[in-house]
Amino acid sequence: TTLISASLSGYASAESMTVGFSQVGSESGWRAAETSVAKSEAKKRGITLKIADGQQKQENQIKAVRSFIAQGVDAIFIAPVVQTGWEPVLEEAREAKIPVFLLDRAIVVKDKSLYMAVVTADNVYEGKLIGDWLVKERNGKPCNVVELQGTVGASVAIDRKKGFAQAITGAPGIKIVRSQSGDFTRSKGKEVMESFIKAENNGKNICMVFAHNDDMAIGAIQAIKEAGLKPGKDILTGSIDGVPDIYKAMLAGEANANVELTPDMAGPAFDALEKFKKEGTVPPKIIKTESRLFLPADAQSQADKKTGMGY
Ligand code: GYE
Repeated sequence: TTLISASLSGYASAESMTVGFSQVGSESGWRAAETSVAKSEAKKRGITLKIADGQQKQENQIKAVRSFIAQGVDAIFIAPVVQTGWEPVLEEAREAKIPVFLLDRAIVVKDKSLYMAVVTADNVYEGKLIGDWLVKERNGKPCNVVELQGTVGASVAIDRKKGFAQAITGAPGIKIVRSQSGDFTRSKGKEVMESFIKAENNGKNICMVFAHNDDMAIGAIQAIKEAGLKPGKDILTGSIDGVPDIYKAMLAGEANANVELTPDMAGPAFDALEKFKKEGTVPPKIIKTESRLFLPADAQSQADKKTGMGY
């Protein structure tokens, strides 16, 4: 009966929808959680979700989107690895009248009607939260910061860098002495941190590491330990995501400040998509998720909260 009434009313029923999701890859713990939450949020709603792993390459993602268009899916979700270069494939989706939602990262396009909405946190604010924390923590004392950037060209890396830089401009003694991409992975984060340590008097010139995500911070913590220094004390840490391992590090006194970001980016996109399909409601262009700073005192309850969140 559901099928009959759905076809009579002239709308595709939400239950029968197929959504193609072009995922970035599996570079971080947060990313894995986002994928797993997307699956369960789809299942809850009876939506068929097809996921394509882009392995951190835009060309793979573009191919996946083209294949979703060819399959005639009802909507396409993209977590765009980088922020530029999306126009051609988005025009093809528009041509095929397939709505596109962006998850967790933004893109730069002149024509914003190329996508329906982007579900994302305010990433400038996230970087700023860590920077503000550091300024307060140092209380006028100087601090040489090394920065582990996310993937080159990713909106989140650009924005987190910007927010942190804004926060420390008012504190003349606090400066970024080295900054390089660790591609949002644990192994790269460790490798780049090792090179920072070597270049900065065996780490003695480094006061803090700001990592654009937790996985790179965890890699950095490992590098700090291997250099015979104490992470969280000799070298402070600040990072973004809120994966269980960072709370473990906090509980061990090895991590200092963290901004939590929900891995549920698909849920709000499914909600907006269903409303659009059923009622024709056009969602706001930016569907914003919350970001909050957590310190070691919150680590246990935060770690407990994460159980069942896809990690
Ligand atoms: O912070 C990081 C992941 O785009 C918000 O990408 C996402 C970021 C997240 O690799 O861990």
